Amino acid sequence: MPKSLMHIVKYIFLFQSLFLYFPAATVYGGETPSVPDTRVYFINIKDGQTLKSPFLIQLGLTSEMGIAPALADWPDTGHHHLIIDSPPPNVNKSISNKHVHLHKGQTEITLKLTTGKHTMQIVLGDYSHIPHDPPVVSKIITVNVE
Ligand SMILES: [Cu+2]
Repeated sequence: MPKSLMHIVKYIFLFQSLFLYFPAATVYGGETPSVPDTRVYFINIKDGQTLKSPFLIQLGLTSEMGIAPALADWPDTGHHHLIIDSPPPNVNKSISNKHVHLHKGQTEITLKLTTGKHTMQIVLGDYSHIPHDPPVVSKIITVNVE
């Protein structure tokens, strides 16, 4: 076997053993990396707030990352998703269309919700709607709609 090929084989073994010794961490999203310390948050709505439908929601993203429309595979970017009355999405999969995608890169949206309590969470997704690794998600807030 030529020496260069031996090297490649050695690296493949090394690479595989890394996977054996470092199994997946607890939370770990798609393949697009997020920038450390990035946060998404509700700008104008607080947990426990009472709102009159329809209402405007403004979504914030800290400056570590930027907003890009869906399908634009630009480094350190993503688009907002609003998860309403639903548990957090699977971070390894494309966020379903039953959730609200702000796929044009919007940072605010007007929502009409039925009277009563609703939970909301922001999840940043990459160009293909998959959460980043590690995922950038907000706290789940509850609002009371009149
Ligand atoms: Cu999306």
